[in-house]
Amino acid sequence: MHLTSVVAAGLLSVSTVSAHYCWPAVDNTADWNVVRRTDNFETRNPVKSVTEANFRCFNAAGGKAPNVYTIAAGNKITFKTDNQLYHPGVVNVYMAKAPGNVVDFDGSGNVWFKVYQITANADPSGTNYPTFPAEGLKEITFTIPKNVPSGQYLLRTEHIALHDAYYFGGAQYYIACAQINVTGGGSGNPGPLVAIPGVYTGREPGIIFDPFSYPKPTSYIQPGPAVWTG
Ligand SMILES: *[C@@H]1O[C@H](CO)[C@@H](O)[C@H](O)[C@H]1NC(C)=O
Ligand SMILES: [Cu+2]
Repeated sequence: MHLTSVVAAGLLSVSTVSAHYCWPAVDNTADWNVVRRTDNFETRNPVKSVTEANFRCFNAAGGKAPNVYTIAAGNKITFKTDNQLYHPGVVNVYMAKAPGNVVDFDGSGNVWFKVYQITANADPSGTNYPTFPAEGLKEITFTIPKNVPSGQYLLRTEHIALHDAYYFGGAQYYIACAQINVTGGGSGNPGPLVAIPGVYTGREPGIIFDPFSYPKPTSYIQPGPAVWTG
């Protein structure tokens, strides 16, 4: 009986979460080896509030990852989902330098700078609906800025799903943080620096946004600071 109910519960969870996604790995690492295991690793449900503690790394219960991934500045890194970015939305990736070992770093304070984004493209004439280049991606690939100082960082990815974002609190956030060790870096001064949570109020025009409105949206403003390119 016990075994049967476990199996049934497993089947149920698989069928109800198939559309959603976590970000468990970078490059060829094993799942949750260098990425802090997110609290939604079983449900794959999103964070819905930009002010809750889980908006930072979505791992209030999950804690630290066992390992740190070493990568050279100027190299490309791939952050992988376990499914695909199923919903229409946009991506932001932030980094924060740990004062010591990243495993012990909680990412608090004005320490985060943006290193990558995938925005939405609205048609200024209002003829066509916006397009979402991130939609359907299984992974994202971007460059660790060449001039970022060497050292240990949290690398935080965020997919903002906008399919139900026409009201305050409607956007969904799919978040994870990897522990990385940047080598061969430079003497850049990354910024602007923001706190997470704190970077968004949830009332930004790129967060309360209706992709399916009529008249159609004619612009899209990416939330958060400008990308620091080094
Ligand atoms: C970071 O990389 C340097 C250079 O390879 C290495 O000496 C150091 O042990 C690495 N640190 C971690 C935490 O992986
Ligand atoms: Cu959904």
